[in-house]
Amino acid sequence: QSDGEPLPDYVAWKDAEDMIVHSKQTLETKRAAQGSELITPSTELYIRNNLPAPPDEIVADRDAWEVEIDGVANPGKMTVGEMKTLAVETVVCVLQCSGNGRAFFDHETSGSQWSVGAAGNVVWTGVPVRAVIDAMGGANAGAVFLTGTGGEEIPEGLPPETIQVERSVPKAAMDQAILAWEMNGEPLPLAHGGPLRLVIPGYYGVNNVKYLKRLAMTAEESPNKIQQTSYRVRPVGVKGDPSQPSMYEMAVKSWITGPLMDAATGKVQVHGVAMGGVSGLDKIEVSTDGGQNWAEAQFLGPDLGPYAWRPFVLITELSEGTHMLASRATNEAGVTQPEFFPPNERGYGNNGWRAHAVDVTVS
Ligand code: MSS
Repeated sequence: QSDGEPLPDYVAWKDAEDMIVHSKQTLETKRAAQGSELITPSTELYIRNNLPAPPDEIVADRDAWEVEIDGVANPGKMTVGEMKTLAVETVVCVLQCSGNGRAFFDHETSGSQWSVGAAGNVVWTGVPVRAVIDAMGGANAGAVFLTGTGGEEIPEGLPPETIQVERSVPKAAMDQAILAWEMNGEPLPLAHGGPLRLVIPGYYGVNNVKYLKRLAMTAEESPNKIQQTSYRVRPVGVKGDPSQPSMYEMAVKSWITGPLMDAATGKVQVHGVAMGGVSGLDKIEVSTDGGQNWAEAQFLGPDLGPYAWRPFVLITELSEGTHMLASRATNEAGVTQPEFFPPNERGYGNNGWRAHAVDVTVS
């Protein structure tokens, strides 16, 4: 990880001050930048690419972008322009990498050492997946998964299954899934999947396939590595296999975004963000003594739905010394963020409140 490094060319339009550049393919939003933001500006949103992003030309004529629709009564191609005539919907949801929080595990993990910044709250506009499937005559009998394929060029000589980004999610996720052409009120930037991206609200980042070139109702999960053995939660030291849980639905989670290092004695605003996973938020609590005592904090701004995050604040008094500030969210399903999340081979899914706490020195 290198702080203050120049941004890679394809995301040179982002705000360098707010980003941590892990590599050309992985950029994280700084914790302080998340602050109490209701929506993450695209200039701050993290980037995670498994393969180099496609060339700019694919967004030259956005409406002409074609998607192959398969596993339906009348398979065929549909352009973004045609999709725009079917139906349109807006959804706000958290986009979060499966490995967000990986850096907080005690064991060694391979993969980007994300802390809290491989996540953002984004406004997506596009066509409901259901409308597209209906327009093609409906899903084939026996379809169990919704499978999306990314439009990256596969490097020559490599079998596509080993590297192509293709993910399958249970077809029930279709209820909330959309094919998005707009992000935060602007044409979807190429770096975030333009011209068209599959968005599965409530599901981890990897399922939100960028530059979508094929959408299929399938009886089986994708045979690709990214589905079969990657993004599988298993104990440390164990290899990935299809019997292990896939990184699908996100869990209830929150973290402090300020103050992060020091504060002056007296009244202070403690800020953070909280998400319910696949259900809305019920409450958010903050501790200033490492989890011995908790006080209910206040959500800030409107509730943008079950898949969105909510900023929160607690005004409290801090005495001189070092304080461990922690937050703990509870969702409407009654699930509370745990103190610890079990270590696992790839460091996925960390939502333990203790690992996400910050030590602040008050003087
Ligand atoms: N898609 C595609 N096509 N490619 C790639 O690489 N990645 C994933 C998703 N999608 C990809 C896709 C991941 S893995 C993530 S997180 C996300 O995406 C991110 O996003 P942005 O926009 O932020 O970059 Mo982990 O779970």
